[in-house]
Amino acid sequence: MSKFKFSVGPWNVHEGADSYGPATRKSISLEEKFRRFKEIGFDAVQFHDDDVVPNMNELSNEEIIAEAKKVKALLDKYDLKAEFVAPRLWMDPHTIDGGYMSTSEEDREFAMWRSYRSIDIARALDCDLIVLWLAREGTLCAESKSPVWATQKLVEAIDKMLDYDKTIRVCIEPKPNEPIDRSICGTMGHVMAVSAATKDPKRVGGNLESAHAMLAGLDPAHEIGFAMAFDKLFTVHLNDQNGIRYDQDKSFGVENLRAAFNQVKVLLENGYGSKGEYVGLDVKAMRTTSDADSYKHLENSLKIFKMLEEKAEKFDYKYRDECIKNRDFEGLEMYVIELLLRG
Ligand code: XUL
Ligand code: MN
Repeated sequence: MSKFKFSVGPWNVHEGADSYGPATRKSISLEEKFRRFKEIGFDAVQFHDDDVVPNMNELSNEEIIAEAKKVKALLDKYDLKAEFVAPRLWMDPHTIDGGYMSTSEEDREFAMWRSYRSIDIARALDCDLIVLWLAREGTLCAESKSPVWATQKLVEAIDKMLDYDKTIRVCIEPKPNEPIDRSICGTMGHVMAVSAATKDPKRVGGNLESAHAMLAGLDPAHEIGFAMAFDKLFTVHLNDQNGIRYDQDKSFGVENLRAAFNQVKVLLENGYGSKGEYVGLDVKAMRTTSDADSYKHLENSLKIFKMLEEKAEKFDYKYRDECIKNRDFEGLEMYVIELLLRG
């Protein structure tokens, strides 16, 4: 029995289109996704603002809240919670050059409008967490934007969200690049610095995605630990990644088993989940996956996480201490490999 509660986003069950080719699977309705999420063992759903209210740009503030309440009723029907809402600031013509740090004032205002509406939607879904994946907040052309100005704009935007709702929490999901060339807030270290510069640092934390950490050349377990040391790991996006290339969002643990084990171990050792945090997945099915297997990557990721949790529960801390005393790190390393391979 796992100690954790799990969450997932509707975008994790998708049609298989990528930058180079069209869809390979049929679309599935939000309600059907909820039904299967519950069946598979998820406790909560993560949303982009327009996953909840698809045509939100054409609606009034009141209409947006009314639409969001319908989705809340659907969540209730399947006994699921909403974990967070993330403004999707990368698809709209207003966000071609980013949102909060766009070079256009009108576009920056649009980004704030979407952020305030995301907070309204979160409230309608009975959740208090906003995730900012800062997709286009950086530069394609290095000289086009001052990194000083851009960083200050991000802090200002978060302060405005904290003012708009006095109890909402804001959580940055750092990523070093893609779709932009250079990100402004690329690692958990950046997130902690931005958090400290806001007007209420306790309400500003991070969402560590395994693949994003690897793209920055960092160890996801250490990024998780760094945020936890400041009590600022508000959620995680577990997945996997084959080296430093495009963002792959592979099933958790399928490429880097020991790194995955250490992510589970650091979460377990430090009581992640004791304040209601979810273990979130952000995994994509392969393009070759059939309609019938649309959820297999989610089932596999959960299964791998739970198997690694069992391994982490068995971890022999006495033996570790002995190895540390004798400086026998060869022995400790072999112990970990045997634990993973033999049980
Ligand atoms: C992009 C990414 C997003 C965010 C949610 O790399 O990870 O799916 O997690 O917007
Ligand atoms: Mn993610």
